[in-house]
Amino acid sequence: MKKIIIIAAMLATSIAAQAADKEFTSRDKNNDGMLSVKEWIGSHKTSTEPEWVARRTKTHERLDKNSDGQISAEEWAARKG
Ligand SMILES: [Ca+2]
Ligand SMILES: [Ca+2]
Repeated sequence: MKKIIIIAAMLATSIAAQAADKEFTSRDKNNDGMLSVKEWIGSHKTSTEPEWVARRTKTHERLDKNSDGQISAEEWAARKG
């Protein structure tokens, strides 16, 4: 019985991981389950370049289907579809 519970827990975890994958969670710096424009642009060397910022802002707008300024896990998962 214990084994079944462990397997069920593992399955639930993998489903959650599918909704918000590694890239998503690593970008979500404040762990609120959403990617803001700032989180999407990131904080690396090129992140202050206007060209990068403009490009990333555009992608963010495209992925942000409901235009609330945040990319949700659902919007992230739907990005390929
Ligand atoms: Ca966030
Ligand atoms: Ca959104």
